[in-house]
Amino acid sequence: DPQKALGPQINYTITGIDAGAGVMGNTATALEKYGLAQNNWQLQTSSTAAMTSVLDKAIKAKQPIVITGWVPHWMFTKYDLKFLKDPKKVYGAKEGIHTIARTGLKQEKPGLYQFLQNFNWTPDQLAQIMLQINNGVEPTTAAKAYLKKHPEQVKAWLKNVPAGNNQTVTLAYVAWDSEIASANVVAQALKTKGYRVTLRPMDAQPMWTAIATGAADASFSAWLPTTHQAYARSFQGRYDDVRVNLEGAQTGLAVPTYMTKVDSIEDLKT
Ligand code: PBE
Repeated sequence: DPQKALGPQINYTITGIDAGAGVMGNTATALEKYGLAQNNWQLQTSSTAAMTSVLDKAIKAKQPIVITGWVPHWMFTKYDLKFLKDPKKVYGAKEGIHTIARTGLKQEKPGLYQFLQNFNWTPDQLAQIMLQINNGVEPTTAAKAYLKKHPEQVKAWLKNVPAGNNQTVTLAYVAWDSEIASANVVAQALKTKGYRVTLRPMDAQPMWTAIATGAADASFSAWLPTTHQAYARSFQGRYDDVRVNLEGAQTGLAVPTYMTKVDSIEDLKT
C-alpha cells in the first residue's frame, strides 16, 4: 500500500551487505544522524549476493525495499534504482577508488610501483568486466578478454614498467564485484610482463591490515575519502596512497525508482 508509511512495510529494515564494508559503517552513522535509529530503523548485515537477491525479489514483486547501494556496480545497470538524497553528506561528495601500497614498495619493487602509478580506468570500462563476471564468466577469462580488447590501454598501463623476471607480487582485494574485476585485470596485465602474481581475497579490515603490515604489496580496493575513512584514519601513515584508479564512485542508500514518494534519507522518517 503506497499510502502507508514505509517503515512498517519493510520492518524498518535497510538491507545491507558484509559488516566490514565502509557503506555499512556509514549507514550506521546515517541512522543516527537522521534520527532513524531512534525511530526503530535498523541495518541488516548480509552479503552483496544476499542483498542483490533480496533486491531482485522485491523488484519482481514491486515491493518497497531500501538497500545499501553503490556505483560502479551492475545493480544500477540491471535495475532502475536511485540514490536517496543525503543532505547531511554522511556518504560524502566525491568518491574514488584508490590504489594503495605498502610503504617501502616504491624502493623495493620500482617496476611494480610504476605499474601502480599508471593503472587507471573508467566506470564504463570496469562495468564491461563486471557484467561478464555477473553473467557467469570466470574472472580470469573476463580479464584476459578485456586485455585483448583494449591493447592501447594495456600499453599505457605497462609504460616504463620493466620485465618482472618472475618477481612475486601479492595483491589483496575484497570480493566486491568491482574489486574482483580490478584485481583480475591487473593480475593478467602484470603476468604478461613476467610478474608472478598472487591474488588474496579478504575482508576489508584484513585488506587494510595486510597493506599496513606489508603482508601484501598493494590493493585496488580502497574507497576514499569517505567510504573507507575509518580504515584510512586507523592506518594513517602506514600505507602509501598511490593514486585514484577510478573516479566517479558513489555509495549511499538506494531504492527502486517506483518508490516515488521516497527521495531523501529524511523521507524514511515520515
Ligand atoms: N562497497 C563496494 C565497498 C567498497 C566497494 C561500496 C560495498 C564498501 O562499502 O566498503
